[in-house]
Amino acid sequence: MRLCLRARWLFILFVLLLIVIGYISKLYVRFFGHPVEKCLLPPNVKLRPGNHIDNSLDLWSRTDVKTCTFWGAPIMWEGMFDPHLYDEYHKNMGTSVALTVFAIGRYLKMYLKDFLTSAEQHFMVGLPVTYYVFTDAPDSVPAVELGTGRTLEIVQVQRHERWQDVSMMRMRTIADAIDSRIRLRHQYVFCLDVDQVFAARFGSEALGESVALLHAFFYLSSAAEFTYDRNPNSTACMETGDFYYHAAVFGGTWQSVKKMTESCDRGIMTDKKNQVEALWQDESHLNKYLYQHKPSKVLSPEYCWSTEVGYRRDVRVHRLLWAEKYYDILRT
Ligand code: 4GW
Ligand code: MN
Repeated sequence: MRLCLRARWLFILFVLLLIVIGYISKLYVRFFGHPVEKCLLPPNVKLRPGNHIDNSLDLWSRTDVKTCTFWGAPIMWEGMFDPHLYDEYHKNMGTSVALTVFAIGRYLKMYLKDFLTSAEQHFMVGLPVTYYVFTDAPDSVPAVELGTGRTLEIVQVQRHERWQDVSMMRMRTIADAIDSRIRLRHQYVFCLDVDQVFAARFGSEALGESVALLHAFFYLSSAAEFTYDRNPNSTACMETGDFYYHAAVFGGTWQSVKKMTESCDRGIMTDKKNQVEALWQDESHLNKYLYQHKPSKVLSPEYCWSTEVGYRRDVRVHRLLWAEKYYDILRT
């Protein structure tokens, strides 16, 4: 009887101890950041300052997925962040966001309207946003009703013959637009493909110094399976890397997006001179850049999901979805 009583007390004490340890570790993360950041941070990577909004992230709220890279960048998953906290923070900071999107040739009629209409419902709602629509047919840009503080600018661009060039020339064009207009009005820039539709919150939690997206097809794959460019004659060639990033979404402060796009453009131009083209064009160059210049924030595939992959328990929210491809019509 006595032994049984003692065992019960011991058990209660043990549970209490677990609760206290859990609480202390939560407090530790809140004030000092995730311990992973401390021990594995390469010396050239800066720690986030103590009052940074990303210190509010609860990296341990998701145990089923990877929530932090080895260099200390958070990987954003539903449940890790408080959306209201982020929105309030960015409203107080006077944050303004530029969204660049290209709609050239048949892509304009096929995708732009749904892209913009859904962005009004889900992209950075509550913050000032300007859509920069790059197109060869300014008169065909559909009229979309925009919320307060939200505007749209059309930038006319030339239409390239080859679709690979349509895709690759985006890097130079974005860098130029940052120089000529974006940097004067916005702190952050997001660069997106047009063939996608927003389906749930894509909010201010996604903002960061430099932001990259995990490709939905490869987020569980190992480095050997990533489709990096492997041709040593291309400047995009890489033998290994951290992740396979999807070029359909990238962003950051205008300063870092300018560096990113300029560097990719330089690689693309050098390749052209040498008459080579990277396996996945601009995406291969982006992956090379992001391997050499680690992003400060990584977006989980929630931020660009493909229903072709199916439905997965870890991807609880589909914030942006790939639209139907219609390759037979579009790629002719
Ligand atoms: C093949 O015929 C083409 S056309 C491949 C891309 C094309 C294309 C792409 C285009 O004719 N017009 C256009 O505006 N784009 C832009 O480049 C558009 O913003 C599109 O989302 C982006 C990347 O092309 P994509 O979405 O077809 O590439 P993936 O297959 O990687 O999503
Ligand atoms: Mn696309």
